[in-house]
Amino acid sequence: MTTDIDSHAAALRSQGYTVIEDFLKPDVLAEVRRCLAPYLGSHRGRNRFEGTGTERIYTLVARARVFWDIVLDPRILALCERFLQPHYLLTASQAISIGPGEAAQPLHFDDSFHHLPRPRAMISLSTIVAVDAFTLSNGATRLLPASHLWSDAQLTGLAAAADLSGPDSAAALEAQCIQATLPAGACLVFAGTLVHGGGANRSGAARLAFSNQYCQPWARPQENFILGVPTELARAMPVRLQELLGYSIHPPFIGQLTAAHPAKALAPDYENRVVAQARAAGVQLPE
Ligand SMILES: O=C(O)CCC(=O)C(=O)O
Repeated sequence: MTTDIDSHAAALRSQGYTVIEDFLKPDVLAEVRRCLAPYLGSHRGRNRFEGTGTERIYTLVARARVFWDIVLDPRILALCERFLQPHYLLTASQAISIGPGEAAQPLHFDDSFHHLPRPRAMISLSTIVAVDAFTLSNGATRLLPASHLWSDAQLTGLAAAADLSGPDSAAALEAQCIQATLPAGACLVFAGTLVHGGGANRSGAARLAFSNQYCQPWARPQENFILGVPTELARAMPVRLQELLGYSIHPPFIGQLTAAHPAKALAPDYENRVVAQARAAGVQLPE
């Protein structure tokens, strides 16, 4: 079955979110589980936002090849192309396992890190893939439909909620949220401007998911993939994935590497250009 990108794009425009139900085939889902299993049990969140009862595994794209294909999924890239400028980047790639007893995550929107006034177009596009089915009791993501269109003034309740040390006083916003119950393997796609948060897990088992997020080519990505993904691994990746990680230029100059294309750094014989130029000029670099 082909995915109707137009319908998904229309839902993103009007509601701020859409669901691709048949996103991962069972064998891919099983591979995701297999690859995440060894990491689970050791990466608890550090605050209310990450969730102290939630495990997060960052830089997924460097952890298993299965995530390469998922980041490059043509349906997701087609949606990115509708909402982001050419040369858009991957900004986050992480697994989220909400443990039993975890409280609801404070409501937020993912591109709030870029402090630009709202209403505005999204700066990032988020995906959350349900590895376990999302239910009302195990922490299905809460969403505030159409909140991607809201202004800063309409989101004043969020400011208090975003103060992670303070009480969550976003009760009025909370009351308007729905929960995205999803079958395992489904993908929730939403605007970086959409208000949402992980749900409370009142079940007896963890809720495993992962989130890949993409951002405008001029925005600083959340994760520094150039440093986080070992160079030898980046070298083995498809060129399109390398580009998404930042081995690319947003013309004319954003992302340049000492006036060269950053992908040059992936050549096995690459030498840092400052070092090479200093040597050629007979200059000692600062120590
Ligand atoms: O796990 C979820 O359902 C949502 C997580 C989320 O929104 C986040 O960590 O930014």
